[in-house]
Amino acid sequence: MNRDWLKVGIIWAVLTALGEVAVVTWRMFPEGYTREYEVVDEAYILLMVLAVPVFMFMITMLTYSVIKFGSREQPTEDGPPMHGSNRVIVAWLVITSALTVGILINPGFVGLSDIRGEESSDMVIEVEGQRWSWKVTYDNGIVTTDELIVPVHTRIRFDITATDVLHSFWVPAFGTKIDAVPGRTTELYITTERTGTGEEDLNLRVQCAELCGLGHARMAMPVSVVGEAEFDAWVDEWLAAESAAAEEG
Ligand SMILES: [Cu+2]
Repeated sequence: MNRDWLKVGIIWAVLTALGEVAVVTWRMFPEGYTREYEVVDEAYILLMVLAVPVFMFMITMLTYSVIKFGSREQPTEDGPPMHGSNRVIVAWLVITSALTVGILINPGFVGLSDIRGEESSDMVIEVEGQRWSWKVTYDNGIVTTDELIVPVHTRIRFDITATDVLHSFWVPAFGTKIDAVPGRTTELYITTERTGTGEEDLNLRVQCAELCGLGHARMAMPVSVVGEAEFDAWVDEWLAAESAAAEEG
């Protein structure tokens, strides 16, 4: 029996080491553009790191038991009775409870308040979803429906609503999403950290993430995170074009 435990222990240790290396080195998800994305990403990796030993233990025990102790023929009588071990049960409960509480606190509560707790923001952008497009209104009056442009290194609050049915405001490269609800305003905070455009990176787009009808999949618009000077130039250009149009009209 002890030799079996030794073998199981060795196989488990090897599989766990391989699994942990895979989790830490293999990037499952694309690079993000916000600090919030990193918070979510780190929480995910932590959960994976904790899950690998448990998963490998179950797989090793199952496979080893089936191969070593499995009966080839139909059994003719019951196996010997088995007794639980109180020590194992207590240890199991204590360890898993401690881990659960730990995860609940950090990254749970700490991560959540990190993402949405801060009330401050450098910029407020209103977003309105309707079947099947997005309307973006900046605090300086600019309105766009074909793109969302934001400056880098800026904490932005999105005030999100919908005019008809439930939609969901999701920019994959930002790492967070929130429902767009008719008659209600939901808030989403992001802190942009690097620049990029929707043309280079498909994940930089506002994508509706709540099935809202025929055009749902196409309810998307590109997002650009640009340098602050470039953003200011875009704002000036937009406002100049608008006042020129107003003079003409
Ligand atoms: Cu939608």
